[in-house]
Amino acid sequence: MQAGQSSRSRSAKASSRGGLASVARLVKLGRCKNVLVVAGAGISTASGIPDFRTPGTGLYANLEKYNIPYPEAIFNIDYFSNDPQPFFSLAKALYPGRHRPNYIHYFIRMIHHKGLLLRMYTQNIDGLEKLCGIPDDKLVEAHGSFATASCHLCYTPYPSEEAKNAIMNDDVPICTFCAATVKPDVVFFGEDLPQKYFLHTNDFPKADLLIIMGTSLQIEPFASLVNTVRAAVPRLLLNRHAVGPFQKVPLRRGDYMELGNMEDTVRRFAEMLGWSHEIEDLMRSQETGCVPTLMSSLPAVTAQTTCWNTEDSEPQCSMETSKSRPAAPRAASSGSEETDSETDSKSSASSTPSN
Ligand code: CNA
Repeated sequence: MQAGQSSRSRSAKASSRGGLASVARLVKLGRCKNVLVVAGAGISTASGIPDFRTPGTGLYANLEKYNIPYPEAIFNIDYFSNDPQPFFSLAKALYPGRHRPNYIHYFIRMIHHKGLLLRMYTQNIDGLEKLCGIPDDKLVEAHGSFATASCHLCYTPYPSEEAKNAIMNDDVPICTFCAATVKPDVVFFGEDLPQKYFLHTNDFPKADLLIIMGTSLQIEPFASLVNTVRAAVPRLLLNRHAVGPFQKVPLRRGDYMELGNMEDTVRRFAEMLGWSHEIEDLMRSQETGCVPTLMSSLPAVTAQTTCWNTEDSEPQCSMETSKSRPAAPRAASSGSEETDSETDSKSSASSTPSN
């Protein structure tokens, strides 16, 4: 067992070593012109925002003060319906405005600047991708954001600034149409994913490089996206530890991973690509110049996909499908929103949730 473990870690190290350089070489050779980035909370920990699952510092390890029966309840739409206070308390800390994009966000922006970014798919709800200047048409916020708000029952849009003010003042924003509780359009477990998420059906077959950053790949259907690029397409995982298909030893041919602190890794990657100075300049100009506002109104979303947690076995899928949004109010608005559900499942009506 001991021997097995050490050979496993040797394999992981070996596959990790040289992974960055191999991918940097492909980029420099001009072989990667349609790069997809799939990201999670780990790209924002360097901005001071805790992720979900890191032991000790992750949100799930620090929820005692919210007095909830289990960690994921805080993002469970049924739980919210009965008691919105735990989520609103957390939302006060998560609302955009207190955090700045970090080097990793600007690295992704640089991929776009070089004309190589096909799309970034993020699970994050912190709005830092937009804040660092990644344009809306290059970004899919698969689990929604705080930029818009709506009724959690009838989906009637609600002014996002008013929702924020209410939540910040410990008030409950109330729907003007049905009097149910309003929430920011962050996708909860049991809610649908935004329409924009479905861009993946065109994007992933087109990709020539997939970079996966800072996610535990635990929430479906998002996690399975990484399996939908063509078999020959290189996939690079940047994370603290191996996740999803990268846990399999040996790795698939064309899979690379670089494990460790991501900001350090990304700085090394940028160095290999010869992008370091440009990124520093970009950061300086963006942070001192005019920054796009986070609370600009994003179009509301029509959701057809629900999310679920791969750690949970089955219950989420049915939970999700039972909660489709009423068509009328959502259809009236355009845009993209997303939520997380406790089951960690966000599903699409057209796609079968995998478990
Ligand atoms: P997660 O399950 O917490 O996984 C994060 C991953 O990132 C883990 O594998 C960590 O080991 C890794 N990681 C964290 N910090 C670093 C670091 N500095 N260097 C290298 N690796 C690191 O979070 P996921 O994103 O996978 O889960 C999806 C959820 C999290 C989404 O629905 C989000 O809405 C939700 N979330 C978002 C934010 C945010 O917007 N910043 C924060 C917390 C949770």
